[in-house]
Amino acid sequence: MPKIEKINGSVFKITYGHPANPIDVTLPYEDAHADFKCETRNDRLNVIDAGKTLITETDSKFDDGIFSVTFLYEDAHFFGLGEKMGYLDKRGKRFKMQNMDNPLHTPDLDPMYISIPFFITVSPKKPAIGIFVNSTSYSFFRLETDFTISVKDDGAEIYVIYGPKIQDVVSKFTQLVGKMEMPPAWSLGYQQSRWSYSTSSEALEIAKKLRTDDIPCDVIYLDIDYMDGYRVFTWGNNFKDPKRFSEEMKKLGFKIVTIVDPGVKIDENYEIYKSGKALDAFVKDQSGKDFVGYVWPGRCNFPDFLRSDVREWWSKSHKSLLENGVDGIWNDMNEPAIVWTDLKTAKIFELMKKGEIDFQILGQAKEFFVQEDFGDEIIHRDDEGHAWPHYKVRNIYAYLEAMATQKAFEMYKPNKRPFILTRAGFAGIQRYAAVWTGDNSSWWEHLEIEMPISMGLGMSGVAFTGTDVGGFGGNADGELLARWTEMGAFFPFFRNHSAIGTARQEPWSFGKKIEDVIRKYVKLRYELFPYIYTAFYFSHEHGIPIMRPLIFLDQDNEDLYSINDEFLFGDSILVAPITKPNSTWRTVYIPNGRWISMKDGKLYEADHVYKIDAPLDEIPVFVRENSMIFRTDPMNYLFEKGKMNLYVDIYGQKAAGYLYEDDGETLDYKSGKYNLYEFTVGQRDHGYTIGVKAINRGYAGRYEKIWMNFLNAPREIAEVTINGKKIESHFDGNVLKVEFELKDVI
Ligand code: MIG
Repeated sequence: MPKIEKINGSVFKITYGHPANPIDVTLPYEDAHADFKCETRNDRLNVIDAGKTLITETDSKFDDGIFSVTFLYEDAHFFGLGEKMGYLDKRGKRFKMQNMDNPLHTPDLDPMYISIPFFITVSPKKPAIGIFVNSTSYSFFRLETDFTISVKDDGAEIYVIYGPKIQDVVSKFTQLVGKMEMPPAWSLGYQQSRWSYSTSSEALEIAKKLRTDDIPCDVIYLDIDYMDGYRVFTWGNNFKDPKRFSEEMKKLGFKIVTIVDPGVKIDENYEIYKSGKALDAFVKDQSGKDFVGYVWPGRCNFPDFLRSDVREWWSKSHKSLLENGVDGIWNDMNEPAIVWTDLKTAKIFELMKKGEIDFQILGQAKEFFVQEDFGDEIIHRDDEGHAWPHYKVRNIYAYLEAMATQKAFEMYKPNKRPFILTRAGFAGIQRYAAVWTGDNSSWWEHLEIEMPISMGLGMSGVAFTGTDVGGFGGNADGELLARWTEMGAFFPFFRNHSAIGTARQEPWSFGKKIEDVIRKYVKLRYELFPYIYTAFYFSHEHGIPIMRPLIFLDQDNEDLYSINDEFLFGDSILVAPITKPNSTWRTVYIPNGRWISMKDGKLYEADHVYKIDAPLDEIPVFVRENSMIFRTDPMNYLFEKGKMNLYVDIYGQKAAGYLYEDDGETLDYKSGKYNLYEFTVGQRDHGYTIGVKAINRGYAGRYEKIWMNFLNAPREIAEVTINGKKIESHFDGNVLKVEFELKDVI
């Protein structure tokens, strides 16, 4: 019989057996909802709301080291599960949670890099319920008409989270596992990467070319080749003077993000290895020796991030990067990804000797290239000296690494916001890092599937996500890159990245016509900064994703459950990317509310499907009627200008909207040094009434002059007032304009 604990009004913790986690990722919080209950009846768990049973346990068992429990929630659809291939609705599928690097993202690939054992059951006219399996061990999900959760452990700890709306579940789940901090403003800008910009002059050339070609950009990434023989925390010969290099980059307005892999090269002449060894910092094999695996540097040892002294050593090791002008850290290979071991190598040599495999066709011997998880082979220790098998630590390995990386920022960049980008992670990874979806390919199929992958992450609490724009593996072509950039401009994280040996993918790689399209959308991204930054703020506050599926608009409308190729970006923007080559139109489902085309102001009615034209330089984008879009002037990077103009576009005859701003780089916002404004627009006596109110005013502010544009104002507008006082207005074509200074109205 499970043990039931009421965490708060909306959250119950159900414990079966005796599960054990090396760390607990949950946080306490209060919430009231009187009608929600978890109870046992005939020894079985029941989830009850307002007297009605929603979820019933039908079976539980312990078999061969795996605990399993099955529940029934009639007619449920399943959303979430973190980073998974496939569509949003996971009904009918099976998944495994075991962080894995597999660079070929086939439609059936599972598992992927990140494990978030959390999903939301959704069914029309029923409350959405969140299920979080708080196990760092491997877990398994079978989602059909009923659903089975299995955990490789002596039991399971399951949190049941009441909605009733999907967004409530996501918000409450992020209360439990943590929310995103405000990222540095520059990390919302466009970012340019490639495996690799491998000399300082090449990186500088790219930066300069972006400026001369008038492509706004904030960040250049340095992939593995900046290091000395892939030795983590070193600079190689091609980056002899990193300080000078970073200063030159700064002059051009660029930030630098460097890759950091967890594998430490075994090399007696290498400081990081020596200090790690002295601390006995590395995970062990079964015989108690330092476990050896092959990654980029060759034979490596792997830090045991479970130990706090090891994490501290790792944090300190960032000095060589963060004190040399590096602004952000990119954590790769942190599943951890290990292909080769001494054992495997020996086996291959043996087979080769026997003539059973030929080196020439080694590539065909697929089993030798399969990632291994080393679940039972690697041993970790916690601070108390208890041993933990790798399978209980693997899914939090990257999470623990990200914790250490965040501390590094505290050490070397006090009061600055960290920027960490990670490939692997666990529930709550958003507390420490942004996420990119790893090694996709330059395929149209991947452009399309990145939408549900990112939305699935968002529904699992990870808001700051994005993809390698243009695709990582394989060769992009101009059309694909243009379309992917159009879409990527509306993902929370916006970075162009590609693999070594593939076609170049910088914005100019496919000629002027393509570059013009890319420039247009990179510029639009920057123009929308005030709107996007505000969406980040609400995500930081409430855990609601920035990029959301349409089901967020009406979870009772089952038609929306299967829309995977349109998404909401913040509260007011609907995006419908072109996902096929040689196509200049698509059908768009318009969800509830009326929506207005950003391109030409045309109005579209709810619950209709439209054929929308989209030549190569256009992506269909719609704004929700009765909302506001906040924009600013063009820029090369954030914050090139100290003061910024603000444009407020009013879609409809009444509207309300929020605008958030802070310094964009320090932690001062946590002590109230930010501004949050509420703007409202209403109508009275053939006129408009504008309201501007400061909900919080703790920061000097960048926005001074404000232009409000009423995009579709009737000609007979008589009078406009702002906070009760009459204000000048004039027509510019169809648009009624009002100008004022923030300081004059509040
Ligand atoms: O084995 O650092 O996903 O973004 O460029 C490949 C080289 C290792 C995988 C990452 C990719 C990165 C690449 N890395």
